[in-house]
Amino acid sequence: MRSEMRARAREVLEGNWQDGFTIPCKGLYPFQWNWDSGFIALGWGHVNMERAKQELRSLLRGQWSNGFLPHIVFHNEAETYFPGPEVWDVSRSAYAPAARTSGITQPPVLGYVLEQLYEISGESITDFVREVFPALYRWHHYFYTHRDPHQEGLVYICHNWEAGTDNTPVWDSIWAGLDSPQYQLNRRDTQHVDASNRPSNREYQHYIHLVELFKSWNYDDVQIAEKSPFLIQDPLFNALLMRSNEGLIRMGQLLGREAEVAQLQQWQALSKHHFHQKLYCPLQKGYVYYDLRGNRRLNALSSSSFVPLLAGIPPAHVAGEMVSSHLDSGTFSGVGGEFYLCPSFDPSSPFFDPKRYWRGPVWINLNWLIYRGLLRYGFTEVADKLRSDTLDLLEACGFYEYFDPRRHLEPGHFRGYGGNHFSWSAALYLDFINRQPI
Ligand code: 2M8
Repeated sequence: MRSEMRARAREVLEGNWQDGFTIPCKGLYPFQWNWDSGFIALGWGHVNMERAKQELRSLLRGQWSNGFLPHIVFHNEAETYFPGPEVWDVSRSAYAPAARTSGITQPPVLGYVLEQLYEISGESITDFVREVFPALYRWHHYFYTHRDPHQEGLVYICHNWEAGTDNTPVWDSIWAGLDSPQYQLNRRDTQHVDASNRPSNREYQHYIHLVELFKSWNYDDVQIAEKSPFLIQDPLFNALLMRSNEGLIRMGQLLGREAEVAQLQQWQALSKHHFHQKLYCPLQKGYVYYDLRGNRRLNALSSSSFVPLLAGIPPAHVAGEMVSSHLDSGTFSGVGGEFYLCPSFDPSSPFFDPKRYWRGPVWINLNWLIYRGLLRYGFTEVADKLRSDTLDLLEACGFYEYFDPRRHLEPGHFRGYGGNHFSWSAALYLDFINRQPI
């Protein structure tokens, strides 16, 4: 079974490979996405390291001159996705590159991925690490110098697509306060996937409204920080930034880049100082979101709430209470184990929806990040459970984009949703089976 699945995972990556980079999914996502490429590169790292290198090099071709790394690079033409490059129109920014890109970013997983590729391959990729380190450093430099208005070491995201968790119920209260125009949108996603598994039309109007605002400000970060109605410090995004700082510090030490290492260590210390204090909610026993525009916490738990484990953020006793309250026969697993780990939104909330995208289904990339976080703290039993739930879902359904977390479904109900032959599901399957628990 495992060896057949391994071969199928490889076929998914091969099938989505486009002469230099890998698309997340045919039709649904036909371009190169930022954090997808990080996970995908790791998967390639297990079967073909040259492809892993090309993947990252291609993504970096989209880097802006101020260090910003966009969430999509439109290397190719495709009519099956909205919004395409003409909607983004990033040539309005003085920093935009020759490549066509979007104008927002995504969770910074690449510094961590680079370190993990080094872990898999060792010294044979030192030259590659040397080649890409400066670009990744410049991306982190961009975050700390452009996205941290209070100098807290906590960077903001200005669009829900930057979170990666597009339509999580966490944003509902932000949308409720927004009077976005009723655009007529030419959505393509609902031509590929059942609309009931995707964000609503009203949500899409908010997403596009934000893009239109950023365009009207020529993607100027100062104006975005001053005026964007969406300005959030997100626990997943910031935890990945910190875990990637660690990766870059390690890689920088290896390369003898002392000045960059010292700067990264300084940012890391600042982030460490504020993260737990500002984003941990002792009542809910998990990390939550801070709305910088509304000056308030958004007190909801999602799978992102547990990713700070990956960056070693919670003190051990806090990590313990978080895991026992939610993952180890708690809210997210269900007290009687009703759910596959890990639902993307709090199943005890009235806004939980087990079928709709980031409002409840299990996602393989979040499972992988939480799994590695649990191992970091030595929660091996829960980590094993998370791993076997993940492998069970993939082996029973195939490499879908997301999965219904309810263990007991009506007979005949299929639990794999969204795109099939989805790249990061296949790539991270390879990592799950190739690297045994540490
Ligand atoms: C989803 O987001 C895109 C926009 O970036 C979309 O819905 O059109 C999210 O799941 C995101 O996390 C992911 O990177 C992207 C491509 O897989 O799809």
